This record gives sequence, structure tokens and C-alpha cells, in this order.
Amino acid sequence: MKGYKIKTLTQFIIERQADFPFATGEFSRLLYQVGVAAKVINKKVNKAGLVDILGEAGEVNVQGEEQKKLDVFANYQLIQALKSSGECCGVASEEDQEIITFDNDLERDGNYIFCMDPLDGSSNIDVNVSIGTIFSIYRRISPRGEKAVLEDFLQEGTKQIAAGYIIYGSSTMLVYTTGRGVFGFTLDSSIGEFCLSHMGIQTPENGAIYSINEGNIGKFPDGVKKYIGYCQETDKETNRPYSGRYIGSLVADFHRNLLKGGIFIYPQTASAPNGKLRLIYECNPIAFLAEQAGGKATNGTERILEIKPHSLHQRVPFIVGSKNMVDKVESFLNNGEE
Ligand code: AHM
Ligand code: MG
Repeated sequence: MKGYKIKTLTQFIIERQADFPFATGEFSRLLYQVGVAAKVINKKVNKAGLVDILGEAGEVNVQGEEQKKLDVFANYQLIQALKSSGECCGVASEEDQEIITFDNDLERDGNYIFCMDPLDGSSNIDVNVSIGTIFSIYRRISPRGEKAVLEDFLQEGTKQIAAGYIIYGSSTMLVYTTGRGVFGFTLDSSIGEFCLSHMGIQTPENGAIYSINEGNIGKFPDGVKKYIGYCQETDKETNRPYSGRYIGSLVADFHRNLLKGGIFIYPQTASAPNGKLRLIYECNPIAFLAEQAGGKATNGTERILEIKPHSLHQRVPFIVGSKNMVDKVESFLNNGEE
């Protein structure tokens, strides 16, 4: 009899463990904990309109932005889940000024560090727009058994051993890579499990969507202004004009473009010469996923994953998406293409 065959995130992680030589299961346990925290956060996000958790938490985060209560909740849930995994020796979060190190014997022995934006796009919570959690995992460089140090967190994105996001949208999805393709899991709330729904995601080389906060156009570099003009021109052969789509929630904008083909740009501006998005928490994990799906990510001149971070909360201009579209922006920026 033909049955309905589902594969849960946990089953998939265990199955994939065999892909890694000498895998001990430590990393699988860590990913599993991320999935558990995601379910807890999802529950709270879905209830945001019902209970008194909307609005400001009254604190200002290290970026000088007011924290919403859900940011605080998501941050706390993930940190607790990572701590209890016993595999993680420290966390860097967009919501915390300094790294958080876990200090008991078991935790200090953890082989991994975790970087995250626990709830990205949180200004969208009050208006019921999709938000997301972004994460990446590195192997520590400091010796096991000791406290994690800042250098563990300042590694190039090429050193990531896993990255992903959870999108809390019309359905909740967890999308991740360990450097062997990109896999998407959709939360089936009736059984409380993330189930494999998107196997080996590949993004189209050409897309027809551009995503950028066009309100800032006056402050963009000339190359970006010209590229926007290019997107708006009519040319049947290249599917132009492209559609402009901008949610203002990185995970949601990226997720749509990943599946449909498109480009997301958050450039530098005259007032913010490094753009807005953070290298460690937002750009590196998204860049890793993009490349694994056949796309590309750059700051305009350098591959995002090769930038050596000099500080935890460093920002970079960010251009990510379908490969040929990213190439085109680069040629507008660097060769002054007309
Ligand atoms: P946040 O980390 O404070 O939520 O800000 C990041 C968000 C991204 O999700 C989104 O791409 C960007 O900010 C939108 O910024 P803007 O409103 O300037 O277009
Ligand atoms: Mg963010």
C-alpha cells in the first residue's frame, strides 16, 4: 500500500550524519536543539497578536535599536537550547554586546560556536509580516576544555560548517546547509515536526525580481542607481522590467528570491558607508546558503564569505541572489557599465 512518507528534520540529520567522516553525533545534537528552539519561538510568534507580548521590551540593543519583547524571548530560548545541547561553548547574538561563553565542564568541552540574529526583521512583528531567525555554526579554534574566546567568532564565512534560517511566515520553515546542498523543512503543526519539503534547493541563475529599499535611492552609489534603472528598462529577452519586491525582512526577501530567482541589495549609503546588515549574524549565513544553492553574494568588490571579520557587530554592504544578476550589479559598480 502506498503510504504518506514523511521525513522529519531529526531523521534527516541523523541520516546525513554519515556524510561527515568521523562524525560523532555532536553536531547533529546541536542542530536538533536549534530545531527545538525554533518550534518554541514559532509558537510564541504565532500568538504575538493574542497575548501581551507585542511592543517594546524597554531595552535598547547594542545597535541602538529598541528591542521588541519577542526578540528577547527568541534570544533567550536559543541560548538555553544551545547551552543544554552540551556541544556549544559560546554564542554571539545580534542582541548582545559581547560573546556569551558557557562555563561548566561539559560546555567548555563543546566543539562549536554559534552566531545568530535570533529574530530578524522584528520591526515587522506588529504588522503581522514574516520574520526570521538566522544562524551559523563554526568549529571553535581555541582548545576544547577552555572558555571560548572572541577569535572563535571572528572567522571568515568560508569556515562555517552550517548555516540556516527559520522563516515564520504563512507556514514556518527551517532551511539549512552544511555545505552539501540546501534543504528546507516545513513545520507540520499537527505533529509538531519540521518535515522535509524542499530537497536540494537550487536558485535560478537568472531571476526577474529585485529587492532593495528604493526610498534610499538618492543615497546609493552610482552603480546601484544605474542597476535599478537597468531593472526598470523594458527588454523582452531578459524578462525586464523586473518586478520590485521588498518586504523589509531579510529572511522573507531572501527566501522568496532563493526559490523564484532574484536579487537582494542592501548597499552602502552616504550616511551608512558599510550598509546596515551585519556580516556575522546576517550576511555570512545567507551568503553560505546562496552559494550552496548556486547563487552568489558579494559586498560589491569581495566575496562575502572571504571577508575577515574585525569586530562582532561589523556591517557590510550586501548583494545576494541569482548569480548572473549579482554579476551584473558588480559590473555596474566596478566597470561603470552603462
Ligand atoms: P533588524 O536586524 O534590526 O531586524 O534589521 C534588519 C532588517 C532586515 O531584515 C531587512 O533586510 C532590513 O533590516 C531592512 O532595512 P530597511 O528598513 O532599512 O530597508
Ligand atoms: Mg537583523
